[in-house]
Amino acid sequence: MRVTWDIFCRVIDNFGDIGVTWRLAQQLHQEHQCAVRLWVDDLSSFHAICPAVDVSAERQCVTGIEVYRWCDQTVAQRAQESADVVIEAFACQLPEDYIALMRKKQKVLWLNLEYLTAEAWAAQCHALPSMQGAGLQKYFFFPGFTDTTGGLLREADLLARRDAFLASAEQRRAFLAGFGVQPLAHERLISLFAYANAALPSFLTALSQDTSANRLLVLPGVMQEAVARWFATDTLQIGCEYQRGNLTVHVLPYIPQAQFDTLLWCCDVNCVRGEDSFVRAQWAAKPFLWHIYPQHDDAHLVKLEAFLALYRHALADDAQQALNGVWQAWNQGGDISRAWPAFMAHEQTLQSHASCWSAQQNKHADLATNLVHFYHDWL
Ligand code: TRH
Repeated sequence: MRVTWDIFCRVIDNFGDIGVTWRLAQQLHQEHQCAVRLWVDDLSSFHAICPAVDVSAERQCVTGIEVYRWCDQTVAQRAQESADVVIEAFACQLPEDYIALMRKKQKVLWLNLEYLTAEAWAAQCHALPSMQGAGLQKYFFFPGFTDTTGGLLREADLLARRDAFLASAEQRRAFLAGFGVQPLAHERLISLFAYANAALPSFLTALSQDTSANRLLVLPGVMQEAVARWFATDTLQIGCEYQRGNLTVHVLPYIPQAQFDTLLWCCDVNCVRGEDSFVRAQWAAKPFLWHIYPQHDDAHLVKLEAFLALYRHALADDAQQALNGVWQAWNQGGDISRAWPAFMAHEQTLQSHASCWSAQQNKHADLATNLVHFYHDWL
């Protein structure tokens, strides 16, 4: 009998919640032969990352995964019974009627999949249970960068696919040409996916005044409007090229998640954000700039520093300073025009470091495998 999994995802904003749960659902199904139902409250965000999703369907099968529109009133009736393992992603609240099904089934593993953080407390709280009443316990499952956490999402063949792709200049050329991007041999190719960021104008200025040529691929979102403002125009057209000094800009359409990695692999530097693209940039093994999801009380800056402390650890002091300088300025909306050239002065070092980091992270078990093992140990 296949183990059954119900994954619940509420799309709070942006694409990270569905981005993470969709990857997890696919991996559990494809690599661990689990029967997965994914309950999502916002199918339009899901459609953006996976065009095969029909936004009007209440229930559909997408690459072997049962996808349900999550509506509290109908979940229990549609589910009929609880799965063996229930994941509430990022503390989304399960409907009471579904919890009643879990009680009825008795042997159910209930997990809250938490947001990724490198802070030490995550490892301390990882896998801890909390009593929910009527005999049900909920376990907190923390992704992370060490063996004392739940690990990172990583498909079994991801790094081999990356390396095979990067070994073929033709594949890279063809992939980029599909978006009308034809970088010149000497140009630095940079992807840009970020939240609204006051540091952006100084970043664009630094790129345009650079002594070497830069080609910037701007992904959908507020960045496209901000880049348009820098070019003193209302909107930038997808597929068109804009130039100032040593900076050429391309505006990209929304890319299906299945191709998102490929884009990161093609670039020399990736600017990413949130959680999922942040992790994928690490698997892409290129120097990267993380725009962390901003929180009201600046809690994100603590989280940022916790990751930086881990990530920069093996770098020499000057490269550490360059990395800190650009990441702090980017995340605090500061002037990045001095920090960026300093960062790029260490480009080769940061490139080797990114490869080592990815290889080192690859030694840990991945999140889906850890979840499956956790279930078997719990049984
Ligand atoms: O969209 P995000 O800002 O999501 C965020 C974070 O997860 C954050 O932690 C959370 O609190 C907040 O949402 C609610 O960034 P993230 O996590 O990188 O997710 C983006 C997803 O979208 C990722 O799976 C990659 C995917 N994507 C595409 O598939 N194609 C694209 O063209 C782009 C730009 C993104």
